[in-house]
Amino acid sequence: MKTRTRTLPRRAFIKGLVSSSALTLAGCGRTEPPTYGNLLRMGDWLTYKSHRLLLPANSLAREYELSDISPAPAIGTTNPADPDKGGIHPEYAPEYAGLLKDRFASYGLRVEGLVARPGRYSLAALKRLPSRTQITRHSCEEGWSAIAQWTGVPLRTVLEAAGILPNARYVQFLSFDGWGDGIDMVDALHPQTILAYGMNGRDLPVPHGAPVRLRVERQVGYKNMKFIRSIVVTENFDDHGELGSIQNGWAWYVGV
Ligand SMILES: Nc1nc2c(c(=O)[nH]1)N[C@H]1C(S)=C(S)[C@@H](COP(=O)(O)O)O[C@H]1N2
Ligand SMILES: [Mo]
Repeated sequence: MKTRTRTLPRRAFIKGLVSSSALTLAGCGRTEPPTYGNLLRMGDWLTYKSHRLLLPANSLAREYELSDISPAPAIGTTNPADPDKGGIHPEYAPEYAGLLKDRFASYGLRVEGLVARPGRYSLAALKRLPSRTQITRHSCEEGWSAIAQWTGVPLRTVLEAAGILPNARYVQFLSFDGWGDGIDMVDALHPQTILAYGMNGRDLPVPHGAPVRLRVERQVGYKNMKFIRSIVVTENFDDHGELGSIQNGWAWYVGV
């Protein structure tokens, strides 16, 4: 999470003015707008709301052929145990170093919050659940894109195994490099939203987020959280404060 494109405040403000009238016209839905209580971010709300209003919840991102797979750079943190490669968290960095040593045998994905059966899923347990493989394009906000094949378990399958409680509205992800982010239930339950443990037919390589990363195919690159340590289902929107991308000037919702 180093060089980040910032939203121009002035543009956001103008968009904000436009969207506040759109808000009055459209009326408020059940989902809170991700404005983070900040008028400057109303432009984000407009993008989010129009996608949610105009696009069918389960419309699929384009999928490609094996022959379309391209080289993919590893961006941002590439090893949460290594301070030179983004590993800065005082507690998680040594924890991740331990996982590297036993090749993720002791990994347990924590699933917590508004679920009937909170718990930890080993990599083997995740691999026993039904999997999905998809070849998709990753579009980074920094202007590059790459096509790769991803294999993993649909997030929906894991959430349903844990038992989604009726008031659940958001799913938060916390990573070994100390980053936090979230998505709404529409994206969380989308068929192409997977917890990927495989890339291009092999185990997910460390620089690309081993052992488990998110693929949320209808959003921009940085929403695809690598090195997931835990998942927390919540009722309320959480901007993750300094751990979140909003602090870097990034929008919470960026559909592609
Ligand atoms: N935990 C974590 N997830 C992350 C990042 C990061 O630095 N840390 N970088 C994000 C960004 S900006 C992009 S473009 C993609 C890059 O994924 P890749 O390294 O597999 O290409 O991961 C995203 N997920
Ligand atoms: Mo990115």
